[in-house]
Amino acid sequence: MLEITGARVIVTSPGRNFVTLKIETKDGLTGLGDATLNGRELAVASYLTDHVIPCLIGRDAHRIEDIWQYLYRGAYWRRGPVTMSAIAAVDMALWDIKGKAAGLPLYQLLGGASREGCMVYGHANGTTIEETIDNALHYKEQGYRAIRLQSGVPGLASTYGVSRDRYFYEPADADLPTETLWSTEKYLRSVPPLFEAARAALGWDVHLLHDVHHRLTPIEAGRLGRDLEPYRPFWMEDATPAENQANFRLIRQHTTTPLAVGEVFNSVWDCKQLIEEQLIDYIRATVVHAGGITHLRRIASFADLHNVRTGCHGATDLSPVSMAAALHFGLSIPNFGIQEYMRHTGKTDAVFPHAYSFADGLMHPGEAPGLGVELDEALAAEHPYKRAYLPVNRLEDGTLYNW
Ligand code: KDG
Ligand code: MG
Repeated sequence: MLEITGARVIVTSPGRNFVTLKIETKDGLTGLGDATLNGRELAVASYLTDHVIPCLIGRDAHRIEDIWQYLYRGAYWRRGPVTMSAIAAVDMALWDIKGKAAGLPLYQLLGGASREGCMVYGHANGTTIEETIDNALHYKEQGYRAIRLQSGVPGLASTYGVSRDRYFYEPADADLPTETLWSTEKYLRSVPPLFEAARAALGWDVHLLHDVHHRLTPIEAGRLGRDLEPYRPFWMEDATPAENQANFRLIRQHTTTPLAVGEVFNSVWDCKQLIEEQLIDYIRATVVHAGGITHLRRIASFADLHNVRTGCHGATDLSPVSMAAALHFGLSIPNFGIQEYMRHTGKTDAVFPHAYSFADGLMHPGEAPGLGVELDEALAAEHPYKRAYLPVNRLEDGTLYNW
């Protein structure tokens, strides 16, 4: 019995908001879990503090599966981003504790390394194709084997995914949501020339990715996928909203460009049909938003049966605790595909010192017991919560459109 004696939520904003759960045990071992839900952070903080933590005290930290079931089945209200992020934080923290108790890095408890490291993709962007290619060349020089390309759309004032800062990119940047304008026609014209220029400048030995951010209908996505086929993209991401999983059948009928989706998914039920019918190639669900390592393992195992590989979300709103969990997980599973790596700022990394590292296009979680991430609470306290939102998106006639 490894008794849970305390648990606390720490909210900090070293450049952006993070919600972290810290669980303490009787023998002094502690574990960290990420509970950050971009733009809705305090809802998860309250869910944990007011509703979950009281149920944890006195339980055996070793009983990870039982605690997961208790919080999921026992809650009556299943699924949803707030619930599943809260459960994820508990789950991550308990795996962290188990690793520390065993004196082993988490990936060893998950079956050991299945590869030398996790291939990651970096974010190249720019307001013009030239700027984006320039940025992509920079990533290639740093050893990246895979690069996401997002470029400004001619005729639109701003484009989501294209940052002001070339190197660090923080989309949740306003006290109230800013509003941007979208034109599908202008966008669809802009992507094939970007990929054509990228292949000419970067060659064929680097994987190229693109994120649509849910802004196309299935038939438009089918057309974009087909237009990109000559440039052999690694994937086209979030081509259309996926509440209706059957939508992806239409995209599949029209293109062989590999499809990735799922950064907003919370449970295996969000992707059951997508996986079963092999409508996607990469599932982007994450440790933090899909119920922790315990649940993501189930999703990945199910995906493996259907030739779907993982491509976990790894934007800056996933804290270094999540990044570490993703790397331990990715290193160990058989059907790892790729991991997103958007890089945290030095300010964030100082609050969350960590054992993971990047070299030669791959990341490794390191050999520290558990997750290998600490939280400097004194430094965290110097960065109080600051409300921040992602932008919203309207069509040029003012219609509110897909995120
Ligand atoms: O919270 C939302 C961001 O993480 C998201 O917009 C980033 O789409 C994204 C990505 O692929 O990283
Ligand atoms: Mg995305």
